[in-house]
Amino acid sequence: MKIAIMGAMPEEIAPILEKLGTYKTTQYAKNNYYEASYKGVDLVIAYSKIGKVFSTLTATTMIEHFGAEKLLFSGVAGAISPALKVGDLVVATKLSQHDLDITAFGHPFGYVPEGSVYVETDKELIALSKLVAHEMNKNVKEGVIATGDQFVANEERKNWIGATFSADALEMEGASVAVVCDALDVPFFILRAISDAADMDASFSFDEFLQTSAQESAEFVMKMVDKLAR
Ligand code: 3QA
Repeated sequence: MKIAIMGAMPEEIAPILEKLGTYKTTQYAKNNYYEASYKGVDLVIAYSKIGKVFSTLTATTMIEHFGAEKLLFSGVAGAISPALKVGDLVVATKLSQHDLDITAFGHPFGYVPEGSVYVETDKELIALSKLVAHEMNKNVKEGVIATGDQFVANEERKNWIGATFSADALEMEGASVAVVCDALDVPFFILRAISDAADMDASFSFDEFLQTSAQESAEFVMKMVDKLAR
């Protein structure tokens, strides 16, 4: 089995590469892809660079070029739900693009013809994550994640996204990865650890907690890989 593990930023996959130690680096489409064999499964790992376009390219490449059969995303996110604090883990049940807007034609936010407002993640991978959460004695929240090409550092925008999409957390890549995996029929899982509250202090909080939160997420995702390897 071949599993893709992706992040958006170098910091989001660094803990995973560190754990592997050795891997093969291949350049493709102006990005680096890292391949390794881990506990009997083949892994392809990459960070896409930030945003929906780069993450679409990377997810597609991992599936179509490298042959990934499952995709796990690991990274950080801004919290919308006040219940989510820095370092908390969120598993996406479904994702939406908060900046997709053809409402001028009477359509809801996040919708375009032949698409859907939400893309749901794989039920089996969510079930597996519950097992891992239990074993690690970690409190993992399931929730809706909203994605858009904006670093949100504004209470008003954050609350609008929360209200419009019933979203618990926001980031910049999950929903585009979801669209790719759904279209190509590849089970996928999106995990994020909170780095900030998408408010006026977001950039400072992000800079302070990117590494530790990315590490939290990466550790959890590798435990998922351990389970999938069996
Ligand atoms: C932000 C990263 C992008 O890949 C999305 C982090 C955490 N908090 C967020 C927020 N709004 C939107 N997304 C997020 N990731 C990239 S900008 C900083 C880049 O550093 C999730 C995320 N509030 C550049 C150094 O100059």
